[in-house]
Amino acid sequence: MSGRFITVEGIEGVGKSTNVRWLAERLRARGIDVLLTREPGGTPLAERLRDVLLHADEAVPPVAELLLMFAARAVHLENQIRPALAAGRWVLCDRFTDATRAYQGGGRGEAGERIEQLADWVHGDLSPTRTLLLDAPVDVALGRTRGRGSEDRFERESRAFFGRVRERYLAIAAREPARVVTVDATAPLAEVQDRLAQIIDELVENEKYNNQ
Ligand code: Z5A
Repeated sequence: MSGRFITVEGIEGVGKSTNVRWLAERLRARGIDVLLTREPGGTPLAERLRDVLLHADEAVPPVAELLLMFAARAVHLENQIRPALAAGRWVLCDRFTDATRAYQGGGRGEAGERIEQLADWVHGDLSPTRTLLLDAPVDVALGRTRGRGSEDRFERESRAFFGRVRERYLAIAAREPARVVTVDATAPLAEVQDRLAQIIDELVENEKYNNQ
C-alpha cells in the first residue's frame, strides 16, 4: 500500500489538535497531499459514533465503549483511510488504536489480549508508519484544557485515570521504539514543533529516497 500513515497520540491537553493541523500544513507546503483526520470520527457515520461515545446520556459499559471505538474505526478505515493510502496520499490521524490501548486498556482496565484481537480483526494488515506521542505529566496537560467549558465523558475522568492512560502510552513507546517517537510536550510550542519538524522532514526525505 502506498502513502504514509502517521498518528498523533497522547493524553488530553498535550497539544495533539494544535500540532496535527500544523503538521498537515508543513506537509502540504512540501507538496504532499494530506488527509487530516481524527478518531473516533473522520466520516459522517464515525462522527455520529463519536458523539455517542463522548456524550452518551446513560452509562456506557467498558465493553460497549471498546466495541464502539472499533466500530467507528472500521468505518473510518474502509471509507477514508484505506482509499487515501491506496491513492498515495499521506494520512495524518489525531489518535488511532494506541488510544484504545491506552484509554480502554490502561484507563478502563480492558484486557490487552482482547484489544489486540479486535485490532487484528479490524486492521491486522495496517499499522501506522510512525506515531508521534506527545507526552506531558497529567497536571500540565489537564491544566491546559480544564475550564474550557462543558466536559465530555472522558474529560470528566479523574487524574488517576489519566495517569494510567499516560503510563500505558509510555509502555507502548518503550515496546515499539521504531514506530513510536515520544516528544516532550511540556516544552514551549515552538520547541515542540521544531522536534516534530525534524521527525516529519526525515520521513519526507526517506520517502523521496525510496521513490528514486
Ligand atoms: N478515545 C478513546 O478513549 N479511545 C480511542 O480509541 C480513541 C479516543 C480514538 C476524544 O478525543 C476522546 O476519545 C479522548 C479519548 C477518547 N478523550 N480524552 N481525553 P480527542 O482527541 O478529541 O480529545 P482530547 O484529547 O480531549 O483533545 P484536546 O482536549 O483538544 O487535547 P489536545 O488536542 O491534545 O490539545 P490541544 O487542543 O491541541 O491543546 C490544548 C491547549 O494547550 C490549547 O490551548 C493549545 O494552544 C495549548 N498548547 C498546546 N501545546 C502547547 C505547548 N507546547 N505549550 C503550551 N500550550 C500548549
